[in-house]
Amino acid sequence: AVLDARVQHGPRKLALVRIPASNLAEGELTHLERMPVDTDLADEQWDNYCAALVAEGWELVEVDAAPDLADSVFVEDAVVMFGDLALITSPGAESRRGETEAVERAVAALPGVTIARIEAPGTLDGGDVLKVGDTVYVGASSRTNAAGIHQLRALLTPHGFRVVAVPIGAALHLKSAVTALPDGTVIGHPDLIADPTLFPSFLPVPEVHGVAVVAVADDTLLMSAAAPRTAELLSSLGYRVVTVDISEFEKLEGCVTCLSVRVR
Ligand code: CIR
Repeated sequence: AVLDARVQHGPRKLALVRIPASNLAEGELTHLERMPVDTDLADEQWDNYCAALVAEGWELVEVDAAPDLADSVFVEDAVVMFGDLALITSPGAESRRGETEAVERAVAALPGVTIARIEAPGTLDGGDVLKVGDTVYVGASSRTNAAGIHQLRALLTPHGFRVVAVPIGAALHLKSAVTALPDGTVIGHPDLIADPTLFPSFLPVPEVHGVAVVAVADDTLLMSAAAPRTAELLSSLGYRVVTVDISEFEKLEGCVTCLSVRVR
């Protein structure tokens, strides 16, 4: 009962989500071969993903649906939160440029939020931004260009952040290669990240689908059901691990991190 009370009366945890588009199956692919996507199953997996966040005490804010924007469900790519600062991105894929407008509207409606934007010719996808304490790692990927990184650095340095750019080759985004545990340890798969020595504390995980974790609480990680050995490893480190099956989104190079934006 004490714990329940804490969940209900603690600080509000808000996360943005966006319902899958009708043409989800036509989403961009960079590294994977196109596989048939079961859109009914995708809808069900998205519902379960949302339910898992709610079960961990998150209140969901739905961005207006974009039925024609195939990759719009991957809402993390359109905005990055730095405290109360919402950075609206400039998606690197032409087909994704239309996603930011409704995302900006949704975050602008949240109390206390200030908006900043990455401007063309700069490009930056939210999936390339990993925050670890005061350090912001940014992937130099096929989606995020030098001008985008330059703007990010100019914006964040005055706020006391250290911006560290990481060359990305084998993965779509920085966060398809590495994410961070609540204690700041960066986890990643050796096949996907050329130089893990960039990170002060790096733990290799045994599965490619295991690199993406969302810290839904200080002691709880949300991750893909497709990485059971990684789940076991992280459980052995004292974390509570919640898994969700997101196979249909993984076929489109998405992962647990990109299906929501944890606002605060
Ligand atoms: C894309 O290629 O843009 C989408 N099919 C997948 C985006 C996944 N986003 C992410 O990992 N942050």
